[in-house]
Amino acid sequence: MSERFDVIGDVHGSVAVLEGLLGKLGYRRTGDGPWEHPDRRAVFVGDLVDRGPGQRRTIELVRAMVEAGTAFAALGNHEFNAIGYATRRAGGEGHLRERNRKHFGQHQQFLLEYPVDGDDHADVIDWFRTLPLWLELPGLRVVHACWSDEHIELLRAEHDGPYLPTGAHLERLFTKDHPLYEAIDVVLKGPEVLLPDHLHYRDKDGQLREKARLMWWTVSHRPTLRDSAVFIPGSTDADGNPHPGFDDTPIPASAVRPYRDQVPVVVGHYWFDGSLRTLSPSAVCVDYSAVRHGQLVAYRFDGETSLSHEKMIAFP
Ligand SMILES: [Mn+2]
Repeated sequence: MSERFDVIGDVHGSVAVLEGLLGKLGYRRTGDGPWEHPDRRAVFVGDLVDRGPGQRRTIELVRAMVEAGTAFAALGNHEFNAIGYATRRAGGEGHLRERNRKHFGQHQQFLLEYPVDGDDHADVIDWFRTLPLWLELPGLRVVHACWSDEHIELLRAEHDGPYLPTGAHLERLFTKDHPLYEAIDVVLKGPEVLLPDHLHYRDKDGQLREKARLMWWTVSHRPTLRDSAVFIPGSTDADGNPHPGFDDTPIPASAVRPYRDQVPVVVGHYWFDGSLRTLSPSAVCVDYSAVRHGQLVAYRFDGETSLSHEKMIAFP
């Protein structure tokens, strides 16, 4: 019989919701011990940190489960960024992720609970470094944003496995225009496509965006922005007016890497809301914006080869 997994979406410090979801899924804890289930294991898709109020409690809960073998956890882009923020460049000039105002803003909830010069900041960053970039479980793949064979093989060949390299090798993952930079970007944030000028938009933080996310899980024969790029409802145009939405501008075929494999893949990252749904019979996203809407989602996997929205569980 195949193993059973509950793949849990981006927690982002929402520890009370995480405890509620684990309880609903039948996980229990004895005293101060780790949460566990008699015949299932939890799998975290990454992005445990930033944004929410329970950074430390979330990390302690998940880390205890991983160390006890009752859960697995993959690396999210927020943990990756935290590593870069904490790590000096080899030349000693600054850090892999620049400590500017924008990056501080995205990371401040974490830094509030783990001050950068505090004793346990280095310890938690070292733990992040042990998290794999993807998980290959029996009958199931888990990765933070996108399973792209091309980019996964690039990262795997470089480091002989799913883990982050160290030193100068790690620095290349933070170096724009390096092939490994694009590879880590696709795996942890998903592939994007450049938009024509008239379709640039401002996101929820008011930042002007020149790229849109591609729906790598299902792309049509002749993909266009309208059918294969992710439009974020409520975004505005460059001038702050309501955005008209994407049009039928064709997407270059080379930009699209559809997931055609039969092995189901679970991702997080995409900040969905609304009703629970799969992306395709072999892909599902379990990120429903826990920290914004308060709903954390898990996919209950029992070895099936075709995924179903009926196996998605939300709390509350
Ligand atoms: Mn993410």
